[in-house]
Amino acid sequence: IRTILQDNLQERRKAFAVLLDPDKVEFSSFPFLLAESVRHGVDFFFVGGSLITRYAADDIIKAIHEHTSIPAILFPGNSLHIEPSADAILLLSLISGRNPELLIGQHVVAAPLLKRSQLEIVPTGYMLVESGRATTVSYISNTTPIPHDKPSVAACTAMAGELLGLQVMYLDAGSGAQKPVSPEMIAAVRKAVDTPIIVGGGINSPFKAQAALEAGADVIVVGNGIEQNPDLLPEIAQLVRAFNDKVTV
Ligand code: 1GP
Repeated sequence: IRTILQDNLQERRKAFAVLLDPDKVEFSSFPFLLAESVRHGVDFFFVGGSLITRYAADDIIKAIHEHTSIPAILFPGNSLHIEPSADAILLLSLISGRNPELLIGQHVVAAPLLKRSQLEIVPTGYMLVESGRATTVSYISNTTPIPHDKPSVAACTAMAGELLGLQVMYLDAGSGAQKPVSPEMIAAVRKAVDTPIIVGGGINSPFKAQAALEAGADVIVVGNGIEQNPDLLPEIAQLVRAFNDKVTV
């Protein structure tokens, strides 16, 4: 996954990840969502969330593997959310916060399990950005997100993450965010680091996806928006494809 992301970055290709929150996946319509994802060329599934009440991640991963060849990447909220049957895990260090549990504590607990698993580990600098209202992740993580209008704070945080060896940066306004991460902030982080940048949270229209891609996001993540409006999946997939076609012309 890391290689795919790095190669994409070098070729200036963009990728589209669909977030599957185990609490929200509708099993009746899930086969359709998987088929649509294959048909429209979704690059990754992110599986997880900060609070999971229904332990369905393994069923979701099994279905992904059965019906698609799209990688299932864990997006865990804590060390209980590790499913060895996934393809990879974003090993998130919440570098925008000052909660030691989410910077290193959970990682210590998870390390022996991760070492034993076949999961590809993607060391990720996870940055929460203030989004207009309290999101589940800001509450559960007990951290203060980076202010929406402080791109330089995000840039310095990403720089520090890169210097510490983190290989991917994830700018997240949180699921269902009122305001997505601003293009100014994405551009500032893009200028500051050489790692791939994942951007998510509140991207619920092609217009917002386009703005994130143009500002320098390498991967855009959409969850809530597709749950609300399934047509968004083909629309954003098409946008990402058009973006990539333009680059290769
Ligand atoms: C949240 O980045 C993801 O962690 C996606 O957010 O559900 O708002 O698309 P949405």
